[in-house]
Amino acid sequence: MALALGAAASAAMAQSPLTFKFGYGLKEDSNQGRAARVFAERVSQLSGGRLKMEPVGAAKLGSDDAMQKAVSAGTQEMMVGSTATLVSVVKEMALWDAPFLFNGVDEADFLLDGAIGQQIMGKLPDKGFVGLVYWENGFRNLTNSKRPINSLGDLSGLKLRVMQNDTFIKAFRTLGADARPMAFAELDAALRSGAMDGQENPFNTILSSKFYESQKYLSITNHVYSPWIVLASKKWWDKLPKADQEIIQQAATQARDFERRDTREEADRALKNLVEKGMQVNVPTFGELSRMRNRMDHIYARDIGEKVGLPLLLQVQNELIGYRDR
Ligand code: TK8
Repeated sequence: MALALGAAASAAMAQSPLTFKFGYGLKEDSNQGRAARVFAERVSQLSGGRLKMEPVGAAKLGSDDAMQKAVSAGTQEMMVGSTATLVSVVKEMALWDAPFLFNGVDEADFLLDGAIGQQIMGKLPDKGFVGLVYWENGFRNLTNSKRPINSLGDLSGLKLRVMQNDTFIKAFRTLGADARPMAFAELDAALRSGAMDGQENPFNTILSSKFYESQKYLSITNHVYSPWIVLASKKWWDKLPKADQEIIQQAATQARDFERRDTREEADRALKNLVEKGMQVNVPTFGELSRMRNRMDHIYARDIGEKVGLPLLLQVQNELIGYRDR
């Protein structure tokens, strides 16, 4: 009897309207903003208008780290943000900080959507989160207002904003930069005032955040692939009827597929747009990139190995080798 009542009650709940927020950090006019709108549309369609997801962009709900705290505490329902800022809470997320891990976006999809991506997401519930899907932020490149970065020495002393993430701080300090952690929400002002000389982000973000207005030089390094991760508050999620969880999960997956397509199309065009906006673009030589890569090798083994565990790191290498050989 109790069981039957429970089922009836949850069926009734699944019928009632529900409004919730989905926070993100970039401008509304960005790949993140476009995908957030698609996500909200899909949630509405799949629920016949009963579930209303309200996307709130431009860090109006706070920077990634502030939103993370609110989501895990249960005062904010959902967000999308960088995995890099999550590492302080879920150390296994450090896997995605490994410099030069992927040779292309297909390899990223393969690992993120496969067993390893799921395994790492599986660490989230203990910390108050439910991970739904990974979106693409993309391969990161360097911009700055001082000089083209052609060789290792060019990074020396550069006040470089990095994400609030140990590996990024260590990696860029190892390369000689004066790397300083800062929330993305504060970055534009810091670049404009000269408090920071440079930053690193994918072409899409350099364009949508108008960093070309303060940054003359763009150096193509593709030094790391950054995922974004769509998170729900576990406290909130656990109270949702199963049917509603399924709708949101399905909409998140559809929005992910849209987001990756859209981001890749934009990235293909963005470099040309950035040149038109007046950025001076250079590519360090293969030799110089290799030197940077070699300098970062010990970070890979020590820092990331320590956080994610060597067995997982080896498994990742194995899966990538298998994928490349297929
Ligand atoms: C946006 C950030 C951004 C990230 C960063 O909130 O902080 O540089 O690349 O996309 O998550």
